[in-house]
Amino acid sequence: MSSSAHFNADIFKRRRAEFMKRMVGGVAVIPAQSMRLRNGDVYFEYRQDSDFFYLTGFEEPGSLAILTPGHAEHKFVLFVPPRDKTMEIWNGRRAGPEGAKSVYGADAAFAIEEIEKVLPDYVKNNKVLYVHLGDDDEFEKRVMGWLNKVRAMKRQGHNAPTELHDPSEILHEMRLIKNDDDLGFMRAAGKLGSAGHRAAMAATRPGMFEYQVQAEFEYACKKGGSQRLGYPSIVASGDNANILHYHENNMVCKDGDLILMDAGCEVAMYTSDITRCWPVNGKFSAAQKEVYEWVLKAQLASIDKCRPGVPFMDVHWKSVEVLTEGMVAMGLLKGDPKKIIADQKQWDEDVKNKKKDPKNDKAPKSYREFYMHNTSHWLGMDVHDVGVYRYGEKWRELAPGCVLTVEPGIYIAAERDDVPAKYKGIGVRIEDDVLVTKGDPEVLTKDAPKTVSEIEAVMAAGARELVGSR
Ligand SMILES: [Mn+2]
Repeated sequence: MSSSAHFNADIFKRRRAEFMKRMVGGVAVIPAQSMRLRNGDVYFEYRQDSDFFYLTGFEEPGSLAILTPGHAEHKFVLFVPPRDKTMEIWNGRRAGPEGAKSVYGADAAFAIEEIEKVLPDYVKNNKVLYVHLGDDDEFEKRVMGWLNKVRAMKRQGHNAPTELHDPSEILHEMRLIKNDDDLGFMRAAGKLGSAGHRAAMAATRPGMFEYQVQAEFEYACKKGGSQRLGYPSIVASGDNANILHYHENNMVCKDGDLILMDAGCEVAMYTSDITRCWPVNGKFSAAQKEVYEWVLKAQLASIDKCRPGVPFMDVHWKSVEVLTEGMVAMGLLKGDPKKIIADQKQWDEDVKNKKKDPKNDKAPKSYREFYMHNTSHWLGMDVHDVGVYRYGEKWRELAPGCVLTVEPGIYIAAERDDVPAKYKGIGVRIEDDVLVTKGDPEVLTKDAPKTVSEIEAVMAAGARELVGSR
């Protein structure tokens, strides 16, 4: 019944069991994603909500799940679109309440239309209601309606919940620490995304549009078995690489420029997140290679930091250290790298404590001129995945099962007048997906060519193939 080739009912059953084990009792209400209008009567491509999918594996829009560990028989209840011959002919197959039980393992299932009548019975006499609020006004109104319905049962001897908990606290902690089920999908997404990058490199020629390079990536991913991308691909040639969220992808790739491609694909709702840079003409110039090698050195050093017990932000500071050294070596910055970093940290501290005002006081010139983002984020079902980064002042320590990106870069905009001319317009970022293990870090995206010689070899082989096919 499921459209996903990766559907395995046991995985979701295990997740629900763990989630309910971590609840304090009570009842959790987890809504599915709804359809969103794109234009006219056409909807955006549908993707299920990550939390909902994580617990149910159910992909139909407008559904809702209830988890209630204290219930004698119905610990997992699904509300789903009902079977409807006409609707199914027009809009696609539905599992219906029967399928929700037989395929998806619900202990009870109802047509979504019955929710107002049925849901209050599951909520009543539970002290705690788990529900995530704050994202969707419409949904919040419905939750308040259900609560009021339960409150109205008071004189029949039923009590309404008095405590609201956010299920994210449990759910996002579970999603952050990947188990073998999750990692199987993440490794597959890493492999496919890497193959996509390799295919795009091999196909790149001067004169192609950026979106044509993008097409090579996306074709390879889908052909290999990925249903969709993890996020809109960034394909930025030349100076476009210095626009961090460049998304137009509509310029011509010029001989002598670099291409930066930040693109990843999904497997079973888990995504990869990969950035590679390569020369349009297949050969790095001396200046491009210089910048590239510094970014690569920083990235490898940061990947090596991805070990249990290391505070999340130390991965970033390792990159900053190597990149700043590189910026001084290339003449982008002047002075002692350690002092440059210390001065920047002092400035940040002073701004935070209102001792300095960024509007009036002059910030020190530092690595941040050329490296303005952080090095890592969690990765999983969401490209910027869920999970706590810090507790107050203390950064979370990495632990086995954490997956994070490592993506340092150096960006030298063409318009700058304070850098050696040969570097102008060069923007480089290198990004891999790294699993923290008890031993060495595991790079899930290691198949994407990364060294200068590997990249040049892939491009040369691609060029030969193209000539051969003519
Ligand atoms: Mn990223």
